[in-house]
Amino acid sequence: MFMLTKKELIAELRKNLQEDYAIELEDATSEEIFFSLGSAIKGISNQKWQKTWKNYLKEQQKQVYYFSIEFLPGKLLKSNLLNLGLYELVKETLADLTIDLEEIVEQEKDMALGNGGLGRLASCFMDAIASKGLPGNGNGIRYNYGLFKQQFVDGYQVELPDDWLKKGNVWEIRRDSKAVDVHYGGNVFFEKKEDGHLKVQYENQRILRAVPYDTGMIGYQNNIVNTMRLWGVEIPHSEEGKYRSIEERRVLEDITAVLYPDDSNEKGRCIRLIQEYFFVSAGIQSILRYYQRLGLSPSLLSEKIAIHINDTHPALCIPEFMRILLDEWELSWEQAWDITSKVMSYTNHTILAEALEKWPISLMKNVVPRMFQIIEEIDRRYVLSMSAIHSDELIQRTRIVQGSTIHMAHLAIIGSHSTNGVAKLHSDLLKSVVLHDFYVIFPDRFNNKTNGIAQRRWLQLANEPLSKVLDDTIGHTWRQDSSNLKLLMNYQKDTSVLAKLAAAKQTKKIELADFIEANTGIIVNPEAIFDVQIKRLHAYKRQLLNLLHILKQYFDLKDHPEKRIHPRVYIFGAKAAPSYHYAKSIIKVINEVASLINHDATIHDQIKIIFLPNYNVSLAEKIIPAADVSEQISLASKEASGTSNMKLMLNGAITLATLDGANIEIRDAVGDENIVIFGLSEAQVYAYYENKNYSSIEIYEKNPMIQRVLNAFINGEIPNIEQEGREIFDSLLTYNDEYFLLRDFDSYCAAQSRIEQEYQNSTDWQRRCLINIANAGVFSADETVQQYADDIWHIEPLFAHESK
Ligand code: 26Q
Repeated sequence: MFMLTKKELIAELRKNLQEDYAIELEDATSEEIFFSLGSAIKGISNQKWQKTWKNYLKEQQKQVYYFSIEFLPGKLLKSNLLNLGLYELVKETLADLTIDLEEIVEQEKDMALGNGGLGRLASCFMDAIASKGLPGNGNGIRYNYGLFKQQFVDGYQVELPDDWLKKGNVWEIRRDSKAVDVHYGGNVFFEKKEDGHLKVQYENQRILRAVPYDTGMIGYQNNIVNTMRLWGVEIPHSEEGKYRSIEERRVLEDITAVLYPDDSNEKGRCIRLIQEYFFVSAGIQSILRYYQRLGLSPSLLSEKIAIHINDTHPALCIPEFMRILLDEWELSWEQAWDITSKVMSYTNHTILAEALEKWPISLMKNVVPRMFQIIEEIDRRYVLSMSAIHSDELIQRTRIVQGSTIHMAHLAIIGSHSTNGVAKLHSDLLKSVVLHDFYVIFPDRFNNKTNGIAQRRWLQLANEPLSKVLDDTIGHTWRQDSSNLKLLMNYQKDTSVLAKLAAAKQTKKIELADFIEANTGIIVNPEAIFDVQIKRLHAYKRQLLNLLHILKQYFDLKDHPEKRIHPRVYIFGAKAAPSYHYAKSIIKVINEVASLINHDATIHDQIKIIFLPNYNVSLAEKIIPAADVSEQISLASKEASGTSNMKLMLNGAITLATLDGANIEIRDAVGDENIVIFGLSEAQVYAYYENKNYSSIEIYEKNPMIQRVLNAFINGEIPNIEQEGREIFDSLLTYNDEYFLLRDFDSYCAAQSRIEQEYQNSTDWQRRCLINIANAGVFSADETVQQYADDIWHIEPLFAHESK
């Protein structure tokens, strides 16, 4: 363990403040202290980083490269301190100086280079890979602007730019010496060389410079620091004169300007493809450059390098890797292809057909013509090689190029050795429905890797009161080995432990209540049930179902003024993609229902609705520890896995869920009595599709409560939603309720009543919470990445072979 004394820390802090700001510690602002502390910490981790790197090189360790167009680390100060073993020391040292670490922590901007689950998963994996001592690196894009900041104006979502780099980023290192060129457009032709080989030539290409910014990914108290490499774009000096217009130059400079929200419209698509090729090409070039330093034969590539494709966004890894092996290393197609498919592996994150990535041939040809040629050749050889084995229909349905469209998932499956889903149900549905044709052809490539979360960030750091109860009850080992959370099962009947758990929850609820009051002006009762739904706003996630039940509960109270329920605070956090009109209407309607209900004195504050703006990693860290109920209510079969479900479970919330994604595995882990399940099963949903017999109107006509609730959207009972109310009403009735909200409504309301009832018996409720915490260990990202390492990447920790 690195030893640092308080005195040395203060000296370092003073030195940095003097050098960077010409200021005394006593006069420094929290922000100045944050940056100075950050660079002191970076200095310490850099030594370990350098050592780790040297060792990997010396040992010629097999490395995995995790390619993801999104990373969502949030703030890094606390987790870096924790992982370096410096958390307590820094906290105490600052406290001696009457500085509150929490206030310093707040100065850091969230690194929000992702939309939601997929990006956060990538960051949980980075933490876990380093903490397991595994040689693994991230590869992505350094967006100048992260996901937009969300504000509400008159209940509407308004998007503001997230200028996270304005004051600089303490954690990154720019490495000019590792910059590479990325080529776009132009014409490709072949020239015969003297030896008869064809050599690829290009004319009129545009060249961009990719500059890497590296951030150390610090392992949990194990001296390992891996690398997350994010690429920024620059125009090389040699190219300055070549741009025909300012416009053209602007487009290219903007390639790494902003992260695309998750349903970008047609207009932006060209830049999205340029982005994808940009970080793929830069990453692959830098990997192969590193490999050349090892001086090994190309045939050993797959023994030294694994490349993981996080969803299809980086699927161009496959043709780009082929390009270098073919055009630059001059391998034969057969050899290059054999190596490439052994190196690559792919994770699918969605079963929504509309979300599967496709590109028009014309665009691919224009933007990256050599990629198109290679994809076409992969496709041609695929069709040829399968024609002796499979039916023509099957081959045509699975080929990469179909009509004028390139199917990126097909490329990813055909060009890799492993395709995995992110929860058992999801992986089964990939095999049986979404990718069934591929499962017939490549049964051995399909596997499941249920998602996991960084339990140290989501429990130890986000929830100190609960961590302390755990430490006092079962010791510290759960921090390293989350399966030890199971030890808590021995205390199910220990009322003093249950009381301590309840007290920890109460502390976090009071903190959140204070935060809510400070940020929205609304006072909430910390004795109320805190009922939480936090995730991107999407129709399939059914935030609207939650709202329908709230309205029912509200009307019940209005109809029966004497009725008393356990007070409930419904907490929402959700961003809608800027161009997702329907999702934005739902936000507006939730906000209007909130102001109606929150200000209605006749219901005696029994219901409050709090929609916290700008949901992000830092806000999640405040909400999750305070949750009593975790809403995971997507239509069965639609949510690939979900990960907020795991974070909430780990913090002792009771899950209220459909049998979808990882909810099923949560139920298996805790047992039916410790989770509240409702709604259609995936099989029932598919039966409706099969029989085409879902009718929302029929349900509406037979169900007076549904009528009452839906009519409120169009009869003026909810003010200020004339348009949005009509739109939602029509989506549910005229357009037959795509996600079966009305079918699940009664069952959801019954489940909510169970929650209400069960909460009354607080000892029993606490026991259920305990069982949830105790069994959350299986969802640790440490576990998940170990499975990736063993089954897919075939990598080992540093020096593993020596200890064998
Ligand atoms: C596509 C085209 C153009 C621009 C953006 C995109 C885009 C961006 C992000 C498409 C999808 C995403 C993100 C998807 C995502 O977050 N999926 C979630 O992944 C989680 C981790 O596996 C799962 O837990 C969730 O169930 C899944 O919804």
